[in-house]
Amino acid sequence: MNFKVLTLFPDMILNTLKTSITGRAMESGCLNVSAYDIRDYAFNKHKSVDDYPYGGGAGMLMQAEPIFQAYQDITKESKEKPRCIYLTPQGQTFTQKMAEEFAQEEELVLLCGHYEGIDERVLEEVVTDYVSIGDYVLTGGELPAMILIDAVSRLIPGVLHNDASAEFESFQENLLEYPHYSRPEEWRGKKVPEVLLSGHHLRIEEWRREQSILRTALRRPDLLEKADLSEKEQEFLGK
Ligand code: 6GU
Repeated sequence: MNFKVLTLFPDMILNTLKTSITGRAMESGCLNVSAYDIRDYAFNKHKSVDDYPYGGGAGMLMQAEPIFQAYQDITKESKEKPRCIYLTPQGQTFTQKMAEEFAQEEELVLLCGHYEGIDERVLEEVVTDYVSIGDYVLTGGELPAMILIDAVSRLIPGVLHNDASAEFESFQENLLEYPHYSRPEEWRGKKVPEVLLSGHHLRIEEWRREQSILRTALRRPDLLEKADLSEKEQEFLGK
């Protein structure tokens, strides 16, 4: 998987993703992240990439031409025109389902905006997907781009060493995960639930499923509406 990030802050992307699991995946070769500095494609001698908005208003806009030049340069060797995701609070809210869809692509271009936004004309020309990470406003698209890369990367074969860990987890079935416990068996007077020590795999499975459902009902009732529950489970919830 190949991510190409267009940004004014390439170091922010590379320094962050080089740590931990994404860093290891990059070293092993199953993940590739390149960050390109839009400023390198500025066309004036001051290397400026922003200007005032026509019609007035607060703040500056990123100009069309440097972004277009950068986009053309980084995609000139692409077989097919890759999807180009613009990270913006005006986009579709990012979900696990979208992460799964993006994980099918061989190459993705991510465009990070700054200032008050980007000249609409270059967006029309290069962007295929508008993606937001939630209903709040950030200073730029770099953190959202890294969140998208992280969520997509862990779905790529070889990135997580434990195959099962991407299998059952929150959101897969619109249920939150059950609670986890490790040693010691008792911590500050709190005991690990008896069933987990029983070695009875079927009962453990049942307990975990029940905990997932209860936890989802309590913390994310909106998700539970979309979960696939048996009649018995719906009864158990009093539905
Ligand atoms: Cl993708 N960008 C910015 N600047 N703010 C956001 C966002 C994206 N998603 C939520 N807030």
